[in-house]
Amino acid sequence: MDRNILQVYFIMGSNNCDGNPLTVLEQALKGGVTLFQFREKGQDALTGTAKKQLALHMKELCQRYQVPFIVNDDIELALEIGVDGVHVGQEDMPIQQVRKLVPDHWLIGVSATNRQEAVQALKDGADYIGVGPIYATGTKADAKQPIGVDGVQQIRQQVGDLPIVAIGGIKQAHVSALIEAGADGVSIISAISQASHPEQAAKEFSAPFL
Ligand code: 3NM
Repeated sequence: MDRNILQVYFIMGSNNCDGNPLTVLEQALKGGVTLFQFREKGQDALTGTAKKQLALHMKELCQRYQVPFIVNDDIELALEIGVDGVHVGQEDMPIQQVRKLVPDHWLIGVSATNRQEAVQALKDGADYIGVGPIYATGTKADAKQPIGVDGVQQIRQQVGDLPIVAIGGIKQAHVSALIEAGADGVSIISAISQASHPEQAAKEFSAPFL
């Protein structure tokens, strides 16, 4: 895969923002996010037709801005609407099983919180790993203990050149240190979705990569 698409990896579901999620997503796309993941989880998360409709609208927006569209966990939805990839957590469907179900060219990302999980994901053929949480986050109720910048560095040493994106509590000021520690990019929810100006917030995340 082209690891540059991980640089500013925006993630969002309908409960991560106050206004219209499509407006927030479009602003983030204008601000230059490089990859988008639809993650419809947690309190008041949409299900069924409402979830599918939102996913379809988000996919269309991403296509308009030529940004790949990834679906979190819901392989069935991903297959139904056709996407660019899926992201699975440690408790979701195992990678080998996902691989059998989805088209060859789809990206498969996996979450890893420590070296063991990262090495396993590498062996299992993940295209990239999402490593975290780096810092404390209020966005994911069941987030693990933060692993910090050092955690990224330790995982980088174990996985060769496997693409890594850092996640969890990341703000604009953290980006340079995370790149230096070996991350190819950063994954962000609230620092963009809850920003008063999501476009500006996304631009600021892009700056260290320019
Ligand atoms: N996964 P924010 S932390 C979705 O550690 C997610 O795997 C995490 O949101 C992990 O940018 C997290 O608002 C939440 O902190 C990220």
